[in-house]
Amino acid sequence: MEELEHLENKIKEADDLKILESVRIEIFGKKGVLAKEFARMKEIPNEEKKAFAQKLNTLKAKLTELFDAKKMALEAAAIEAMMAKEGVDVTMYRAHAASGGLHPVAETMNRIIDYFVSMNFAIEEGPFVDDDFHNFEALNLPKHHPARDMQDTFYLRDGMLLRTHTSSVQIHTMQKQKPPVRIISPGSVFRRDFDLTHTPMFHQVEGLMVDEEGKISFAHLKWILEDFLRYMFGDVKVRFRPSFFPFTEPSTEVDISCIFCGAEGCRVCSQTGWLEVLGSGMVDPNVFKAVGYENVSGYAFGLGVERFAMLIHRIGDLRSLFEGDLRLLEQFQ
Ligand code: 2NL
Repeated sequence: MEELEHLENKIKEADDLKILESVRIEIFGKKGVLAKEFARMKEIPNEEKKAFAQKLNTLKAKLTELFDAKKMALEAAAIEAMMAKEGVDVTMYRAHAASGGLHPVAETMNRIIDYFVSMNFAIEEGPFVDDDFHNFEALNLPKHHPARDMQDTFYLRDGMLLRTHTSSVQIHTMQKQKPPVRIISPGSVFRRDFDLTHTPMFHQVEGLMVDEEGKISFAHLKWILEDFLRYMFGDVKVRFRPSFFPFTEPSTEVDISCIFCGAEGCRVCSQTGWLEVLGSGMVDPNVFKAVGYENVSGYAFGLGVERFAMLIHRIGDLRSLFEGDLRLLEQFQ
């Protein structure tokens, strides 16, 4: 029993959790001081047994209480020390906090979509993998048509291919829906092209408006594309230039006055004062025939989103849009 004081001090003096643990084993362990004392019970004469046991239990309770308190104090101190060392001051002032932002292609795509949605166009999406009919045949591009060489195609098994334009989506839409049709088809397209100005995957938005014969004219096409291009590029001149696409007749390419030099003539516009931004035209009757539409007329157009993004943000190299370089992306927050 004289050991009481001595054991109490041992607990009090333990100044870290490791030492306290060894003290615990020494006092409370299977072969510890208390276990040994309890084992002595059988040597104690019967008349003293009760008093001895009571004393021992009181001692054990007192030591347990001391031990628990000490352990809690040491654990709290350990947490305090860790917090002091590893804690983060969430109120600390930070001059520059980086945040994410949309990729310039996504942002440009959203802006294009916003315009046409505001004009009541519906958004149509379709499969990346499609068949020859939807990507070529129905668009007045029969097999062996020389225009098929205009774009090199990723061919897959069983006559399937990766769509080379989102016109394929518009063919699907016309097959499942009666006129009138007023849609845009945004999405990725794929061509076997990889150089300074081409990537094998890029993004397109095509538009299609179809109604009863005579209702949709070239004037409607001209008006909406002019309005759209001013929405995208600000106060620019818009010019329609005769061209050719197999799926439209007549066909036009659309230019805007050069936004880099104010049409004075510069390197970007090759000294012409004009930038080509769109292809468009009146839908060729053969396209309507292929989807079973009769007595209708309509217009269609197509644009490349990367080209728009590059012009709007004055990005010189197409490939930089696909590299994921933070030095470029951080400029678009
Ligand atoms: C371009 C030219 C164009 C179309 C796409 C189209 C779709 C159907 C019928 C007729 Cl379903 N035409 N699309 C028409 C003219 C031009 O795209 O330069 N795209 C980047």
